[in-house]
Amino acid sequence: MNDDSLYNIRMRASHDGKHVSGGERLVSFDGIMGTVSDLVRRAASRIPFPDDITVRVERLKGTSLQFIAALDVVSVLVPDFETGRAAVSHVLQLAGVSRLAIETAISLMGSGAAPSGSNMRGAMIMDAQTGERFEEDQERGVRVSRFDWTDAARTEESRILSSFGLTHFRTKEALALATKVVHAPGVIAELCWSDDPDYTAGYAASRAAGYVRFPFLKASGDTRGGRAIFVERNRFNLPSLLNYLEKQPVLIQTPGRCSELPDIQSFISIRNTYLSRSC
Ligand code: WAQ
Ligand code: MG
Repeated sequence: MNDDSLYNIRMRASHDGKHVSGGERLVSFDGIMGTVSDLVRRAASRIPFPDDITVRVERLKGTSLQFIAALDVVSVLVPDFETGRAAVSHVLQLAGVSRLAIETAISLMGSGAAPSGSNMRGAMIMDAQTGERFEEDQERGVRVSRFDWTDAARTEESRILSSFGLTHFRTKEALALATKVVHAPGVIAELCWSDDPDYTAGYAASRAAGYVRFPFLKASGDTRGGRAIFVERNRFNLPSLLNYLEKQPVLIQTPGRCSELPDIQSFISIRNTYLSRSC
């Protein structure tokens, strides 16, 4: 059997009842088998081997597909997570997020943003001015879903990122997620760092700044991580935002550019030069 439908493939794996690996893809019929085995291989590479690996293949019916271009990646070097957090705060302020909201997000993500004190499974949705949260279920948050690269864009983006030493699948996945998020109605920026204790990198993203990546947004060994999606209160509507983030299929068909800067001062001065030229 063959058709033009898109298939959403989701994998999650757990060990001792704890989530240890996950992933999601959006593929055509011909991509199903290869993608299922890629995702199972990812889960099976975890040590210890997961107790449970679940893969779900879902055909998406009657939903129109949106195509967008990937954000440009700017990799800003920082020596440690304290410098990284100060730098990411600059990037978010330039995108229009208040210091109060940034500090609220950083402190929640650094201590466990779920009411139980653990990491959330999804993202916070936060007022970019006041830091007020809008998720209905603060343990879960919103899970951004149904986004992926086209095969050609994935290959080209992998090539571009590798030339900057960015070879981990997480980078491409996070870049695709952030690209979808900042194109959502009412969203002005996103902040993220991983909950994986060995993965210290994170980013802030906005449509204007792109995907601004830092090698350290937390200390090595720290099991805390999360995501905050900053929204403009007067431009956003919760049901339509949730519908877009959770349901709208989005394929990234154009890769972005990538550059590397030695520090956050370079980022700020390049941005100022650009702004003064464009006025
Ligand atoms: N939608 C919304 N939030 C999510 C999702 C999702 N699909 N998946 C994870 N989260 C939230 C949740 O709170 C996790 O605790 C947190 O994000 C981090 O998830 O090299 O690996 O999968 O440039 O650990 C960023 C830097 C890595 C990548 C992100 O996130 C790079 C990462 P993780
Ligand atoms: Mg994780």
